[in-house]
Amino acid sequence: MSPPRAVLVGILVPGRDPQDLEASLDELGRLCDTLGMDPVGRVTQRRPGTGAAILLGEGRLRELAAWTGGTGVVQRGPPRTRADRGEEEDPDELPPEPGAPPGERRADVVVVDHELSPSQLRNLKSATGVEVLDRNGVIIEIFSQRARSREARLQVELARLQYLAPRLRELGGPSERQRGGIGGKGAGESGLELDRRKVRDRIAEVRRELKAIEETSGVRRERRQEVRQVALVGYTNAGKSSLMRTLTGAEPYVADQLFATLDTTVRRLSPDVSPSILVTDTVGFIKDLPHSLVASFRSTLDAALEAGLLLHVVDAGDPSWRAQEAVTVQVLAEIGAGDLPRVLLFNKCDLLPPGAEDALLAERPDAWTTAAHDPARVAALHDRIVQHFAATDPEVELFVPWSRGAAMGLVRSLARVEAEEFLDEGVRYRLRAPPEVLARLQAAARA
Ligand SMILES: Nc1nc2c(ncn2[C@@H]2O[C@H](COP(=O)(O)OP(=O)(O)OP(=O)(O)O)[C@@H](O)[C@H]2O)c(=O)[nH]1
Ligand SMILES: [Mg+2]
Repeated sequence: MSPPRAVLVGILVPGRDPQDLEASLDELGRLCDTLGMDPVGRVTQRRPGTGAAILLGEGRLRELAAWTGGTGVVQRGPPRTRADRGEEEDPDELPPEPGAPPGERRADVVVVDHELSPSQLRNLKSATGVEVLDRNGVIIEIFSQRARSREARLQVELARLQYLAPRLRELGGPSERQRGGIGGKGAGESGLELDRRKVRDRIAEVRRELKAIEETSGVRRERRQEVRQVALVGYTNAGKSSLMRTLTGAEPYVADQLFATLDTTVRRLSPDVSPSILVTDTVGFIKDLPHSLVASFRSTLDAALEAGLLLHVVDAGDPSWRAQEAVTVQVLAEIGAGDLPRVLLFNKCDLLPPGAEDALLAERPDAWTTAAHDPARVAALHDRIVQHFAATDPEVELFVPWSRGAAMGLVRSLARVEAEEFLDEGVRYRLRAPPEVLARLQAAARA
């Protein structure tokens, strides 16, 4: 079966850069692709806002309907206002997108690049005669398909139910489909009520299950607290999992796809250092991430919240990296990770033209640069991470008597010796080590 074909719809509101709309539609196309749809065309329009009941003016609505084979007219819609007839359309109109649809390339789905209200969804469906999805709907569908761990699956289900609840009627809830043709309108209505109650009950149940999981993982987390941890965070497709793979030797799923990773994984930095440093790979962020997902992923990202260092991975080769960086910073703040020590890490530097890396560093002098595909560069990144943690260790003095040879061995292997002084009774070290290692060394020196 050929993949469903999608026609993308974008609105250019006043003050928005047309290039920004194009980039956003490109990204939406990649999201559709991830979901197994083939984005075949685009319909864009300049509009004063995205709130009109029918979203598009009359002409553009007909253009869209030509893609889908619909009537281009909203049936049983609310009374049409002047605005909905498109009479306020900007004289400075965007030209129609090239490649208007020949019959055989018809689209089976309309995908709108922002959030639609339930009534906008209904009206567009009526005028186009096909399924209508908005950006949030697409993202939530991807998450539903991809989530693997029990926790991630429950979180996605919760987001999905919250998204669905107000749209049950428009999306044709399960009962509508099941009862199609059997019940009259009245039966459909009570079916809808039934669905609403089922959804509400299920939301409550999922919340309870999530809470139970959270409580057990809370215990797990406490045990982990003394270790040093670095979390890879950033926009989707920036290369977090690729870095995870090279930094730890783990085999996470890497793909040139949006939202390849949905679960948090933790591995030991390799080659191992003492004490070990753990590396966490996390779900990627995207602009306009549905709030229900941000909220539900907060606990998945909890592991990142304990990290001593957030490596904010950015695709240095993506012209939109600044906007993507801003999205990540904003989501980090929303999940309560805004104040953690954070370093900007430009990845994919192997793809940059000569001189571009220096320009990035001139713009962001505190940033680090790397390329996940280049082992030498990842080795350098490994060292920087180790140094970062070493520098945050307190510097202390420790005296070890000559009779405590084992303690001297431990000092050598576990701590970083800054200076040593050989005395008659033993060695006085000036060293750096994390507090828990220090406690162990002090005990060994006394024993
Ligand atoms: N050339 C080049 N490609 C890279 C580099 N790092 C990652 N990639 C590619 O970028 C794509 C995305 O990589 P991932 O590691 O899956 O990205 P991610 O940040 O984990 O993405 P999500 O899990 O979707 O958030 C893959 O096709 C990688 O092969 C790099 O340093 N150089
Ligand atoms: Mg990933």
